[in-house]
Amino acid sequence: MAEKNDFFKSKEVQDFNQVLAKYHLGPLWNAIPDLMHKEPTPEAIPYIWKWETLQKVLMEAKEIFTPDRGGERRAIYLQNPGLLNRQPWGWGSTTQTMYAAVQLILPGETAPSHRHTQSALRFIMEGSGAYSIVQGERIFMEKGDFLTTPKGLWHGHGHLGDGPMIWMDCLDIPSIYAIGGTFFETYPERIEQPSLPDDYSSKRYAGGMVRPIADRVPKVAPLGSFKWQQTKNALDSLSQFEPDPFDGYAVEYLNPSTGKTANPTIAAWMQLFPAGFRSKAHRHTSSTIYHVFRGSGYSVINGVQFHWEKGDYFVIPNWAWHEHVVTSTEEAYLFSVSDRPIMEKFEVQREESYTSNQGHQEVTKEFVAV
Ligand code: GTQ
Ligand code: FE2
Repeated sequence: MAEKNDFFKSKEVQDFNQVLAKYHLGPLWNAIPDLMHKEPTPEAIPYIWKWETLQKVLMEAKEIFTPDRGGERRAIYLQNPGLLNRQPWGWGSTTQTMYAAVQLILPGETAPSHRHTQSALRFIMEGSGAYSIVQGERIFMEKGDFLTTPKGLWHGHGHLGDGPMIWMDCLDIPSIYAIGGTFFETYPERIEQPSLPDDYSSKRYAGGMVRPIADRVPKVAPLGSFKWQQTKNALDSLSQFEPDPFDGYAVEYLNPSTGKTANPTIAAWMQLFPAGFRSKAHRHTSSTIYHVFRGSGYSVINGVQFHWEKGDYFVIPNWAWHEHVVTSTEEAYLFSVSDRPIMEKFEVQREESYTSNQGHQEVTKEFVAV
């Protein structure tokens, strides 16, 4: 190896690299070790954002930014410290493929309607009375609901209730940026007016896994919101059986007309870990962003312990070993998003379980959040 490095650093090679660069050419023999490693070496790092901090900055943003003044959403995104040197303008993102944010809307405010080639989803953290209007359907949001807004659909937000309303956004912004596929349009009016009954799609699917026959034809988002009570029922009933050793009790949000993930590029799950649950460690190619909906505990990611509680967000980068432990006396519900559909489309999804030490990592240190 030393010999090889010496060769790459030799004057002869360095000079020749300069010659090539002049012609906008590059030597593969120099680049290949960085481009093709043995296994994924993600730029995103394991990280946690505490709810305490997120709540504080959202409350500060309330004073500084309004959708009326800025013409945009009051959203603050989770910037992974490992991804700060990216284009454009050193824009970070949460993982290499996904952007996640917390968004706050106040009573009486509207966030203008627009559409884009990025797919979006929302998970509702706090409040009630706000809606997202998607292709003419007002979807009222309640705590624990999951909303899907795949690419190309008009959407805006409004708030008819009292008190602040906060949710998580996740979009495939970095993926669409990377492939040069960005299109964005504003709606001709500030906000789209309803053309369908309120909560039309969730009312059509009140029974869960039975499908209105019109949806035998694949549709982009036949079900726009998945109500918390239905998701919770599914998990609570699943929990009478044996949990998956790695993922506990987990369900995935689907497009009922295709059976595929609700968003084409982002998978979304809700997981239930019973009190005292301790998963075994594994790793996979896909990266994950977790949001702690209820409960507390910790995850060990590549040997580092990350303590989490209600409202926190944390990142498990590609190919990072991870396992979860619940320390609360109540069960934990964790919402998560992952880029698994992208990995599967490119046929690079792989998974490996941790075999030594009875499937548990050695904890080397505890992560301290800023
Ligand atoms: O609410 O439509 O956090 O378009 C980022 C981009 C939210 C949204 C974000 C968006 C939205
Ligand atoms: Fe949007």
